[in-house]
Amino acid sequence: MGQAVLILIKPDGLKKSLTGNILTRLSETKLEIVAAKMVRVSKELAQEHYKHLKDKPFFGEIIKYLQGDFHDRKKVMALVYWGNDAITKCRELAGATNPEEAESTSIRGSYGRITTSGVYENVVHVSSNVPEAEREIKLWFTPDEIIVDLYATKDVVKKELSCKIWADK
Ligand code: IDP
Ligand code: MG
Repeated sequence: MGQAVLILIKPDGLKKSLTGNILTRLSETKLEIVAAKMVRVSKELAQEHYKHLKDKPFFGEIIKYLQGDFHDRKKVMALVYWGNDAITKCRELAGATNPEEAESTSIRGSYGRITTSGVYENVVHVSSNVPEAEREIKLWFTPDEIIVDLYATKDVVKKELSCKIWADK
């Protein structure tokens, strides 16, 4: 059955110019990319994303890490991959959370590191299971940003919504 999974190329992956390598590795899965964008991560978004880890001693550090504070790259690349066993396939390619324990051929094993202050800089985020993937995809993307219908949507009329448009349009 088709599954969706959220992938984030974290600020260390962008700083190390690994976007191409990571996307090439992920293309081995033959999964389909159904959404992609660059995101400037707010503290609120990072805290919501990692809320299940809020009691961990490293919580503050991973919030700063995801926001790009350690890499002067205040952005991440967010993608949704879709297809058979998407979560297992992508997590296998990513490798273990601790880059020192990750298979040396995996993305994290190849490019990750542990900082002197103990943060696992492991280049990518991959959702762990189906409910987590749904929660995360709904957190990072709106329905209009995904080119297939993954989850139920509803139509609402938004009044007096202010947004930016191109100045010459
Ligand atoms: P995952 O990214 O493999 O799903 P999680 O347990 O969800 O792992 O942890 C989220 C992120 O927090 C990890 O990707 C890693 O960057 C960081 N992290 C997790 N455990 C530790 C730890 O024990 N020390 C330092 N950083 C950690
Ligand atoms: Mg996780």
